[in-house]
Amino acid sequence: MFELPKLDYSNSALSPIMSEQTLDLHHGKHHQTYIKNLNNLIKNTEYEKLSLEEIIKKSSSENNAGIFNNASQHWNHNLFWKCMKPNGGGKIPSKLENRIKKDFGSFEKFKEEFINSGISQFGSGWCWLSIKNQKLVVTKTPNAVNPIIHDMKPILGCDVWEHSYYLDYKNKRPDYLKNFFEKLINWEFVESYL
Ligand code: MN3
Repeated sequence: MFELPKLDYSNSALSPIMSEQTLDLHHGKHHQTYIKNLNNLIKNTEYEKLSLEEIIKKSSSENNAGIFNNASQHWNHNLFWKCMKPNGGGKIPSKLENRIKKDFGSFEKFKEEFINSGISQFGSGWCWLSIKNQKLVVTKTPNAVNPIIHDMKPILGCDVWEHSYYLDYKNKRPDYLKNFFEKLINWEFVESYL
């Protein structure tokens, strides 16, 4: 049985960048619902004994949309919560900064690419920084899709479903992405994957 992970910060700790009300609903209701659905769907099936990543890959290859969407959203949100911290953003650690400069040309170029990928994801989805073939890449995915099914290892993910920003930013997804990037990202956590 999968369980809702506790956050490393209180639900009010990211306010006003991400409000307590948003976290109450997003973590306490949306994420919890994916887990409840996943547990119900895999019960008494061959999926029951697999790890979360194995469930994502198997359900993707079998086109089992119900299990895939809920399993992948569970994984995606687990990463998303870890990618944020109170008073985040700011100066990035040098090892990560050097890798970003190497693979994107400059930190500013990477920032622009990451934010633009989130803005240009039509409808619900995610934007990501992942490792693919030893290289850092920025991608976006629709709905629940996780880059691990495309042989990438995500190390930073931003939820661009409306439930992630609508209470705080209304229709202004670009403002949400900019604030997420500049004030919430836990760069030490992201760097820990290198
Ligand atoms: Mn979400």
